Amino acid sequence: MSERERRGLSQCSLRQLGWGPFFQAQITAGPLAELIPARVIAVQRSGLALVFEGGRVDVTLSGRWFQRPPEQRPTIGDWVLLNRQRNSVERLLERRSLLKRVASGKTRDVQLLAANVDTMFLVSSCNEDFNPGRIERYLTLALEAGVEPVVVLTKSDQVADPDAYADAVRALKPDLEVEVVDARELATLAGVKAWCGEGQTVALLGSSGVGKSTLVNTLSGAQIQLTQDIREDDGKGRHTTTHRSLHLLPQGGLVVDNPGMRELSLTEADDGVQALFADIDDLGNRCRFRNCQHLREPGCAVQAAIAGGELDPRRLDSYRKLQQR
Ligand SMILES: Nc1nc2c(ncn2[C@@H]2O[C@H](COP(=O)(O)OP(=O)(O)OP(=O)(O)O)[C@@H](O)[C@H]2O)c(=O)[nH]1
Ligand SMILES: [Mg+2]
Ligand SMILES: [Zn+2]
Repeated sequence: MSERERRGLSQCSLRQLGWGPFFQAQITAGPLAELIPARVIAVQRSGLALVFEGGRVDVTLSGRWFQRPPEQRPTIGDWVLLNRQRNSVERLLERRSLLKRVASGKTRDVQLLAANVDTMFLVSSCNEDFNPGRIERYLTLALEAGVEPVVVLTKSDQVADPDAYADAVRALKPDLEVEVVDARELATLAGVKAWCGEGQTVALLGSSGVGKSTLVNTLSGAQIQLTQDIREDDGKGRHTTTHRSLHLLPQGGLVVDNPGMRELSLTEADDGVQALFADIDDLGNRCRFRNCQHLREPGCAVQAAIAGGELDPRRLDSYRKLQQR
């Protein structure tokens, strides 16, 4: 993080840092009143970088935090109560939202991606990376977390018909917000900026090389994040960003840049699946048989909707895949 950014963040009011009534209500009178609210802007091995009204500090987490399950330890975007005298984190405030996933690898641990996020930018480029199935999994993750998803399609300058990609995304879910951009060009980011108002927190998620850090830089008007070209042979990114960080934009929003994800597995995402496929569930209620598999059963309302062109058969496929996880 640059000196300029550091200074910017430590001059913010609580409101500008994303504070609000939901958190205020958790601070009761009594001993807690001496502690000050601070927001986590970076997580290091055993410590945190925090900002609070009028300052910035790095603190070490005491051992007791590591006896807790990962979900109960502070992650990026969290609000904590800081004891300024001892520079210790005394409490983790309840989260308004939490983006998480099952980590890749054998252990399948839950990995926290960002807390207290208003909007998730699901960044995908209009090239080899574009994959509606993957976008659908990210949408489920956002719905499960209670975070509004916005699909940001980058590298629109590299394809002849970027709107075709936007249409393919809207086919997944008709009311989905989609922004088509050249992440290097501020002029194309007016729609994106609308989600980054004062006190709003946006998390950028997506594969490596799609332009997440480029977006942060263009929105910031400065090269605060390192970016790197993608590999020529397979179009894949180089995993340039290696740790999460929270940045303050000149217009007031806060963005969390994340490392590119290799794969996306979901955690306890069934609620998200339900919400994403509510229309299919509704149709299913109208099938003749209670336990209709929507294959070739007589009186199947789902197949009828497909035959009538009201339901994209691809959505039924995705629904099945997600149910069989
Ligand atoms: N033409 C074009 N190039 C872009 C666009 N967005 C990003 N790039 C380029 O794509 C490459 C990768 O961009 P990054 O911002 O590093 O990608 P990232 O998503 O942060 O990747 P990781 O940090 O590895 O997850 C860089 O060379 C960018 O200049 C775009 O909209 N158009
Ligand atoms: Mg990056
Ligand atoms: Zn059916």
